[in-house]
Amino acid sequence: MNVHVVQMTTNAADPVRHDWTRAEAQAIHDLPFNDLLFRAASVQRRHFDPNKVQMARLLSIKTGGCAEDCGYCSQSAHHASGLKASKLMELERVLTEARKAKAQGATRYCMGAAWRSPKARDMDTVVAMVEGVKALGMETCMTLGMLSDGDVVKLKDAGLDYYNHNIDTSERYYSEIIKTRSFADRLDTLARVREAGIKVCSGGIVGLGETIEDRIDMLVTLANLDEHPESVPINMLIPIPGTPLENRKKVDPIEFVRVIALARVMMPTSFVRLSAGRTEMSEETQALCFFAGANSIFCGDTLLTADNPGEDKDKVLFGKLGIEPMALEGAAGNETAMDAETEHAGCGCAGTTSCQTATSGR
Ligand code: SAM
Ligand code: DTB
Ligand code: SF4
Repeated sequence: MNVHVVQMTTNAADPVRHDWTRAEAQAIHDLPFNDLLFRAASVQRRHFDPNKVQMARLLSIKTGGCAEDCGYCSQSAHHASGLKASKLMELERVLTEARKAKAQGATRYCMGAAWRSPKARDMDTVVAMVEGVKALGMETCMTLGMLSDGDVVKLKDAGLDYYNHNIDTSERYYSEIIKTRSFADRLDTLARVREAGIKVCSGGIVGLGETIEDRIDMLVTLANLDEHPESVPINMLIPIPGTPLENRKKVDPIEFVRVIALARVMMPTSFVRLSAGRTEMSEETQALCFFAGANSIFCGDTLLTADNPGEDKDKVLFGKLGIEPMALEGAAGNETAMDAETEHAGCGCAGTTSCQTATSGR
């Protein structure tokens, strides 16, 4: 796939707010669907090119045997999912996989470990993974569970760009899904990551059995953090046989799109990632998610342990939709969004391919 670029911009029409109320969020969520889509798509166009989608690739660097009891997860030692646990992967294998991902157009490499928190003895290897993947010219992301003050310093010094730590659902519903840690533990680690100067990736799951209010409260919590997470992954539950949530009711696709749209409106400059669950989504649902403001996906044929659509299917979908992979900010030869914004001051868009005044040929 060809790679094109766009960067996020600020725009006076969408001040970045941290004082959302549930009532305001609910009113947006409940808008007539067409009005909600129009609003979310308008926000997206003021900050991003609507026809570019960021490609992130996941790798499970330590699979299974996790001490936590997250009800949705194949990797918890508390559930009989049949997954074989493995040791921490060797550095060379991680780098080989990262090179392959880069060749397939991924710009961000996300490494996940099935840990409650990393052990001191593992940190040197993890640090070497961050340094090695960064040296390939990719953005790095890690998700390793809860972090101590010492861990965040080591990861920051290694040059880690992003840390993923999802709040998953509302504070009210959290204890129904996870009993081995609390919502407050999650927020503590997020605060430590932010304090250390590492960018935050935090989102959640739709389809755990939560109410619509839980979904809204989850997004209000994320949007009211001192700074918005730079990445907001929205996962659709992948029901894993052997987990307590294996028989959860399927999420209605229109309801799912509403969550994406609300995330876009409340966190206008964040990447909103259409994350787990795409194998079960129709092309039409994914297209609606992109229209509603999703501008990032996981590429490749596996997530951590579960299936993902894979390169061929995504190429077909992107081709039908006229979507292209987004390049890394600041890569040589790329026009910046600020340039585009100046060029398009009259029309108010960020210089999108669909804009009639576009002159830059993107
Ligand atoms: N152990 C780390 C942690 O929990 O932060 C990192 C890995 S964990 C698998 C990362 C995230 O993946 C979870 O927080 C959850 O949001 C998502 N996830 C895990 N299993 C899932 C499933 N079956 N369906 C959808 N999302 C899932
Ligand atoms: C996120 O929000 N979703 C990713 C990533 N962050 C770490 C993980 C999805 C996992 C899906 C289930 C699996 O592969 O086991
Ligand atoms: Fe462990 Fe993360 Fe899975 Fe929870 S979601 S069981 S912490 S790997």
